[in-house]
Amino acid sequence: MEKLIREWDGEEIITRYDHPTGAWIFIAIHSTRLGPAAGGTRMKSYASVEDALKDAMRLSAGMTYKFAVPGMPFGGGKAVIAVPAKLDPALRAGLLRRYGRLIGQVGGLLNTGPDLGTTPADMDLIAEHGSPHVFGRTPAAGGAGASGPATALGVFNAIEVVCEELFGDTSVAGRRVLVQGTGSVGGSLIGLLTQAGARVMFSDVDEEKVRHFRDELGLAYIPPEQLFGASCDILSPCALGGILNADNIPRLKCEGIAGGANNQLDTPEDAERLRQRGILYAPDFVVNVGGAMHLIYAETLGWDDARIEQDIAMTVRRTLHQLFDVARNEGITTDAAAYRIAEARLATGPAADRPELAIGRN
Ligand code: PPY
Repeated sequence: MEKLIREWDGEEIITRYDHPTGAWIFIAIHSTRLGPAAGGTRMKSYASVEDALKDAMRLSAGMTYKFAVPGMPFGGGKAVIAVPAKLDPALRAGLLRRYGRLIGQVGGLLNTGPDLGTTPADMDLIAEHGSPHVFGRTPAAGGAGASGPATALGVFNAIEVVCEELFGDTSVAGRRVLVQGTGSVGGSLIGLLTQAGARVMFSDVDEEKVRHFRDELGLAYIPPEQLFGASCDILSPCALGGILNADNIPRLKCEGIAGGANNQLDTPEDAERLRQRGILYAPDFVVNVGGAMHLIYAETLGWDDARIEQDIAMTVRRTLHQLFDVARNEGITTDAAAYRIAEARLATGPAADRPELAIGRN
């Protein structure tokens, strides 16, 4: 763990051991170069405490680049609450409240919100002591609520841009899109794709979800073990990260990839593996920015849904076109192009075009 922290390129890690539950809390601040750090709180159990720390570090770096590509004035951070495999549900609220106190104590170092394993209702508990640094509370408590649908809207726009780049036509009508994971993002995305006339296929490990999407909605189901060999136009990973690797990339039968999951590539080299296979990869942190935009724009600027949706569509389309151009012109991977755009922004500093964005205004 010492080595991990020493060699990390981020700014700081705050660690808390929660005695009543045995949970480890890591707040990772990767960069405040462009503004106050923002990023969700992930709650899950990990194989080891070190894995939890690694996840927090990796996810917070992802947030830095997520904000940097479109030039949003925020820094990258993320928190992980690593809970024991069998956390007594009765202890959960207390844990969230103590975590909220910590968020309040570190006063604005991390502006957090929901992530995998946490919900708007959890944010309400965290906000009791963590306000105003908690996004995504329930609408009843004055928050912007779930961000899955907004993320899905960005993913949908990304899929259209990928289709345009691959097939010269932005429409998804008739395209075979395979959605991995039908949670809050994947489920909303399936709705948007179906409406637009795409031939939607899906994969999920949850029996109940399979029953719903296959048996009730009549969508084509691909069992998880066949996911990577399934023939489709676009693969859309909307479940856990790290799913594209040296083992499965050679087997992929898709032409493009655009999904909502964070950290889809197992290692940075996987971007080159995809490029060599001629598969167009839309970098995850560019594609899935819609969730963060929803939370921040609704809660700091008070924008209504229609305006936010318009801005998400525009931002995702603009940044993807820009980075596909860079990748094509420079002969580099789309991932490298995204990092190049982000690094350029990090080098010049925050954009002056959105000075009205400030956390804690309302
Ligand atoms: C993500 O997009 O992965 C997030 O973590 C979203 C987010 C953005 C800003 C505050 C809290 C969560």
